[in-house]
Formats: sequence, C-alpha cells, structure tokens
Amino acid sequence: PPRVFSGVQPTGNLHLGNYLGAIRKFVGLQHEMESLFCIVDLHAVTVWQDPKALKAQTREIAAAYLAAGIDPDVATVFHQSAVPEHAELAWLFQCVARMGWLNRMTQFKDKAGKDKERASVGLFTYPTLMAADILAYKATHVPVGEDQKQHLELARDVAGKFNLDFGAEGFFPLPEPLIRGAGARVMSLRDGTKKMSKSDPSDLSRITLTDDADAIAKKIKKAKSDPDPLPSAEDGLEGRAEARNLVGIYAALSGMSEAEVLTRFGGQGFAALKPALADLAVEKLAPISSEMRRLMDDPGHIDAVLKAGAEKASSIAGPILRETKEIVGFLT
Ligand code: AQP
Repeated sequence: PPRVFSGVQPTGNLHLGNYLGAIRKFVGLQHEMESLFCIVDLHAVTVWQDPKALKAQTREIAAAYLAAGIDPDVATVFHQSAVPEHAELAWLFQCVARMGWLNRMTQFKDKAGKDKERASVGLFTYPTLMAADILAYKATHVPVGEDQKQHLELARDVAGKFNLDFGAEGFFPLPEPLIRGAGARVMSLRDGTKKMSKSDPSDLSRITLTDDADAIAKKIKKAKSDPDPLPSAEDGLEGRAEARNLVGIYAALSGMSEAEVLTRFGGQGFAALKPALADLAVEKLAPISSEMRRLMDDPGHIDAVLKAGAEKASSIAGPILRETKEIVGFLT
C-alpha cells in the first residue's frame, strides 16, 4: 500500500523554502495516503548543534507541522531519535551502500566545504540514514524539495541492492520522490542562483516562519533584483534568476501560475511586485507563525504529540526491522 514519509531537520531558521518545498505539500498528502512526518534530529547532529537549542528547534518544527495544518490524528508526527529502528537500519544500509555512491553526493561536497577531512563521518553517511528513515516504514512516496532528488535516488539504489543481495525481491519498495509543483526550489533572496537555506549566514537571504510582518516586508524590499521591468508571460524569465525567484514565490503563495503572475506584473518594475509580494507573504504566513508561537508556549502538549507519534511509528517500523534482520541472517 502507498505510504508517505518525509522529514525536516531541526537546525533552526525554518524558512519559506522548507514550507513551500516540503511542509505545505505534507498537509495535502496526509489525506491522500497514510503519512509519517518526522523531525530528523539524528540528521541534524551531523553538524554540531547546541543541545539546548536542539530541543527548542525540535519543538519548533513540530509546531510548524501542526500550525501548517498537519493533523496528528491523521498523520504520524514524531522525532527520529525516539524510534531506534532508524539508526539500526541505517547501519545495515551503510553495509549495503558503496563508497563510490556516497562519494558522488553533491550535498556532502557542498556542506563539507574545502576541508573534507574535518567533516563528520555522519555527514558523509547521511544519505544511508535517510534511506533507512524511508524504508523502515517501506514508504513508497517521499515529498521533498528539488535539492533532495539525489539522496532519494540513493535510497532507491540501496533498496534495490538490498533486495538483490539477499534474494529478497520486492522486500523494500523503491521509493518515489514527489517533487512536483510550485515552490520545489525557492532561491536565496540575496542570490537567485543559490537555494534558500537555513545555514546561509545572511538573515536577509531567507524568510523564516517566525518572521513578523515588518521583517518579511523588509527582506522582500531588500531582495536582490535587476534593473529591467518584469517580462511579459510570452518573453518569460530565462536568464533572470532573481525575477524568476520572486515571481515563483508569488506564484507558489497565491496559487497562480508563473504566466498569470507575469500577466499581472509584466512591464512593471520590481517596485510594483515587491510590495504586493510582501503583502501576500504576510497574509499567508502570519496565521502560521502566530499559531506556531501559541503552540510553542505549551511544550508539554508538543512533547505529548511527539511521544504518541513515536509509538505509532515504532509499531510500523518494529516488525519491518525484525523481518529485515531475519533476511540478513541475524538470530532473532
Ligand atoms: N530552498 C528550498 N526550496 C524548496 N525546498 C527546500 N527544502 C530545503 N530548502 C529548500 C526542502 O525542505 C525539506 C527539509 O529540509 P531539511 O531541513 O531536511 O534539509 P536541507 O535541505 O538541508 O534544508 P536547508 O534549509 O537547505 O538547510 P541547510 O542550510 O542546512 O542546507 C526538504 O524536503 C528539502 O528538500
């Protein structure tokens, strides 16, 4: 049966890209397929996290999930470290995946930077943990932003090789990415060629889900643009990275197509688009951020939701892991 799994790292600065590329898509999917939405804290610690901040950031993602409209009575909402099957299966997958596969991962190259010798081993093996996250539930569909496409392909390769190596054809499904639609790739407000990211040193590069109306307006006003008027829908946005990004964000937030946005703003300068975009972003995000604040005032409630979610998640992953161990030849 179809099953959805996805996650967000509790690394702070949850932003518009995470919302449009991932969380907002989760909300719709929960009613279409059985869904598990995880806060992937094991992934977060591949880069050092302040322990106190990590707790707050974990609750912040949970609050964002709930505030955005994920219903914990419909979908399973939990944090990764509470379900040991993730780490256990990840070990087996580290023995299935090949060094060469992981060496090709562009996110490791980007995040490790120049001095790879100093990157954590966990940052390198990250994609095998992600494969375990998905396959511990035999999930078939994984909604993610464009940037996670390569990791998902690796998860498919791991599933395929496990099945082949152990003569267990069809045991793990080959999970499919769901990357469709507006918002799959939101770019930095300071550089239209870089993705909007939590770790960008510039606060002005991203709109976060906790920004107030003034901060949102200021960031959009200061967003990088170019001197030309916006093109018509016929001329399109080719070669206009910043214009494409702002028009794309407008489209994703309004539900209009890019062509419809250009029909409205084509021929006008950024001075027309930016204030309209700021108003739209505030209108769409303010209810989420105020609900997030309300939820974060009651950490006990969030923790109870996560605990119940982890129990539900374990009840699915437990039997799958037992069967996996049997297949591998461990005494069970
Ligand atoms: N700019 C983006 N546009 C669309 N989707 C995005 N996602 C991330 N950035 C964008 C999607 O958000 C989900 C959760 O991301 P994550 O927290 O697990 O990992 P990430 O991709 O590492 O997020 P960041 O913000 O880019 O963090 P850093 O700065 O640490 O690299 C995923 O589905 C992701 O595709």
